[in-house]
Amino acid sequence: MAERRAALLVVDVQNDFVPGGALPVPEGDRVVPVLNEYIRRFREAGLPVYFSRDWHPERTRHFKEFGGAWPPHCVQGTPGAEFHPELEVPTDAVVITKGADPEEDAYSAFQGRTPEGESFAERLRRDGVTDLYVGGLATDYCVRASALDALAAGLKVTVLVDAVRGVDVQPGDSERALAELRDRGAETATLETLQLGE
Ligand code: VGL
Ligand code: ZN
Repeated sequence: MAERRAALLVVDVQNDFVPGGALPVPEGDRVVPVLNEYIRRFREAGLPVYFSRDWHPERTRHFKEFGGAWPPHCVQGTPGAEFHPELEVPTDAVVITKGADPEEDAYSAFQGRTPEGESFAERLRRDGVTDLYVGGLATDYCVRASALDALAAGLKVTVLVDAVRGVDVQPGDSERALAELRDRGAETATLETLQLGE
């Protein structure tokens, strides 16, 4: 009778991923007030909240000019890499940094590390997390990859479908990502249906 513990992962809500940024996700800014409400609920329940960030060097195989798929975005230390100014990131937040290796895309938060150098998986284990709730940007890339890795790690995964938006390079990519996640066993929830602590 293992005890369960929920946690929230807020994926890549950074300036470059909202309209006006270098790699804008359509309506990316709309997730901010919704995620702020989730953040409040998890914190009120005493549950961990993690924030991943995309954090690339100037030269990386992730960027078009060096053979990758994307325009330069979320370059370390630039305003575009900062969290959205309205995202309520607590001062003691655990930030998971990924994408710093110039050889990898690192879409998944599970490829990231805490400031202490712990992997995200290690940190979750140490915090006793069994159920991971995931929202943020982008549905079809970093949310998808993070949720798939969480499932592969044996966590119960719930995608917060009112708090995600996708890039949709191909129309329907985000819908397909959500369908794939459901097929692999992820649940979905919204602010209206979320039940913490049952
Ligand atoms: C992302 C494309 C490139 C994401 C990051 O955060 O979903 N997408 N880098
Ligand atoms: Zn990136």
